[in-house]
Amino acid sequence: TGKCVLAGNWTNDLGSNMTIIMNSKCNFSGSYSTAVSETPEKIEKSPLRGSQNYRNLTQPVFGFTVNWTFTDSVTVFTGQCFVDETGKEVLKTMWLLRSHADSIKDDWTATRVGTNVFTRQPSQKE
Ligand code: B9F
Repeated sequence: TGKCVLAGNWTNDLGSNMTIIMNSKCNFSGSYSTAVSETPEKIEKSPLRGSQNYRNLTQPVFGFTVNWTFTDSVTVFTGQCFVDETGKEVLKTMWLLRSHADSIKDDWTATRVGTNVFTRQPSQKE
């Protein structure tokens, strides 16, 4: 099987887009543009930071944090970059979305969990 490379532009099953820029062999930054939001605030492209495990660079395990700039919440994603049987790269992830709780009594309400599958955006050339 080929190598799965995290760098580049990705789209997930919700229609959200992200760009990953590798800074070093295992650390990356980038931006995240969510297709969905449950707030009247205007969605802004938000920064992400993460790292990949260095023990397997062929189908690497990774994690990253998106710090939403338009709301007081954070999402962490963890997953693995796979090359499927057709040679296509796929990111299989799970996420935790932490929203702000006004008091410790409301802490139990503040975390959402889910999954997202990302595929590489077709490169924009003719
Ligand atoms: O809608 C989220 C939010 C947080 C506090 C008020 C609004 C922000 C956008 C999160 C986007 C999530 C999905 N997009 C994606 O690509 S991150 C995981 C999913 N994958 C009200 C309180 C908590 C949520 C809604 Fe809010």
